[in-house]
Amino acid sequence: MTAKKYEFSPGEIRVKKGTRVQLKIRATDRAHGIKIRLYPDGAPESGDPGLRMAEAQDNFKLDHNQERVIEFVAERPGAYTFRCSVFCGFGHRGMSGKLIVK
Ligand SMILES: [Cu+2]
Repeated sequence: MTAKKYEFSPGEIRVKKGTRVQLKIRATDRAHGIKIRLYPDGAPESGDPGLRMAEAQDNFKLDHNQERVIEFVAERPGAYTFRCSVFCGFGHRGMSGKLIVK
């Protein structure tokens, strides 16, 4: 996946429930970040998260042109929103995408 002003590409990723996912992401124009909500849209942030991260964090800085690998197990079906977590300009607030677990 790539991150640039003001989009993640692809903006939607689909994976199967139970899959161990390695999300490889690179910021191509400047630094960005990715913060993944670990609970599906509409679900409260309590109990076991729907995404089990390999590292105990949900927010990753993406340095310019440096690939990061984010690993997790997609435990629960649903739509998970991720968004840019490093201010990158006027479109920053709208820079987001979805991970769909089925
Ligand atoms: Cu941003």
